[in-house]
Amino acid sequence: EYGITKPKGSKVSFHYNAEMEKYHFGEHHPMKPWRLTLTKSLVSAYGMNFAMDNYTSRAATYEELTSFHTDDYIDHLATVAPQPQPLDVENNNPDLRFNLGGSDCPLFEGLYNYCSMSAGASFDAARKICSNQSDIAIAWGGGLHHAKKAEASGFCYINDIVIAILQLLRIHARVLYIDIDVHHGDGVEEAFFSTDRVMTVSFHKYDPQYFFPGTGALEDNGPKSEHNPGAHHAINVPLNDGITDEQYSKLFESVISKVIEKFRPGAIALQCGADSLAGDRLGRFNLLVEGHASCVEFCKKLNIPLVIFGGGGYTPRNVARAWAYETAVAIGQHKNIPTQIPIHTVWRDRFKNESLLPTIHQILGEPRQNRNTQKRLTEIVQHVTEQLRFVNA
Ligand code: TV1
Ligand code: CA
Ligand code: ZN
Repeated sequence: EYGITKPKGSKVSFHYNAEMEKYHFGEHHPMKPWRLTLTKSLVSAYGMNFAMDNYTSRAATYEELTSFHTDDYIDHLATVAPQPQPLDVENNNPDLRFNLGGSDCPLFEGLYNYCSMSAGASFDAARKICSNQSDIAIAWGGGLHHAKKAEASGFCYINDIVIAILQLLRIHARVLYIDIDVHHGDGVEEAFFSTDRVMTVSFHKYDPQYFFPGTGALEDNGPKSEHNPGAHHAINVPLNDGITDEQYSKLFESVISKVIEKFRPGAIALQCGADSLAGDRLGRFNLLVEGHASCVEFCKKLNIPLVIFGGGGYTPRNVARAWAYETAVAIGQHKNIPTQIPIHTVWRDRFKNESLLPTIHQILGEPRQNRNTQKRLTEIVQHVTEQLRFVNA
């Protein structure tokens, strides 16, 4: 009004703590916290930090963790040890009660610290959105969407996303959760099953017998009881192997634009699991960095406050490519950064024998056969459209 205009572009904050990389799930476990170092190293080498507010995140407090999880579970998590534990009165290992200590969710040194660090970054990111200090807040160390109220699941111990969304709900009447990890975002979906203030949308590989966690069918849209306001507020987009950039980004845009129109969220929480990229050790899709990042671009263009989380991603160099490129999307610089990966990175030190000129786009690994027909994708959009007829915000 007085000639003072808002600076052009979005205000972006980056929430990171280098401590997280120190933890190891075990030698053969696919989850490598080290991919966060690789991502951060790329982001810094490209000079992106100059265009963001950078925060060293802290560990989430007990109160913050128990805003979603039970005291019982957090108390147990705080004391677990990698060594075998005394059995309980019924001669059971108490870890089993919380699904801890198996191969997916092993107990490792410093586990509680690792979990609370991940949640702390996501919590801080959400708070920056609540206080209007950021338009986009990035927490690559979060996105652990399988964790339940009182149970670990699928490499996830603490559901940092649910904790962050609970903060967003203090300010915003409605929050939209979007999940592009190759796995179904079951923990977040379940947490908000009975509220109409959060709509969850997950895109995932669906094969109930053979692909984790086996939930997330097209027809699963929240418990359909008459008194459940959360009915119809869970959207699932089940996909088959080999989906391409073109199919995925078209599907994403048509689903999300319809959701936005009906649900009118005040904030968006976007889980960017990078295991939906081609060549992922666990994933099955054929997405390239561009296709994956087109989802971030689309969300940014909506001009709705946005929290961005990490998630899965099991081919570390591909994860770092995608998350660094998506950081560039957030600051509006993805068209300007050089495609060749800068020399002074952990990357170049670590992968000296890699092809001479690694770029941010090229993806390691072989593409899979595409098993998604146009007919099925049309059916999915049709079903989503019908679900949204029940939603009124
Ligand atoms: C140790 C060592 C653990 C090697 C786990 C793949 C391993 C897997 C391992 C693995 C693996 C899963 C299941 C089977 C359920 C079990 C961060 C009946 C080569 C968000 C979690 C996937 C994905 C869990 C997490 C899945 C995320 N797949 N090698 N484990 N049981 N678990 O299928 O969504 O990305 O695979
Ligand atoms: Ca998903
Ligand atoms: Zn995943």
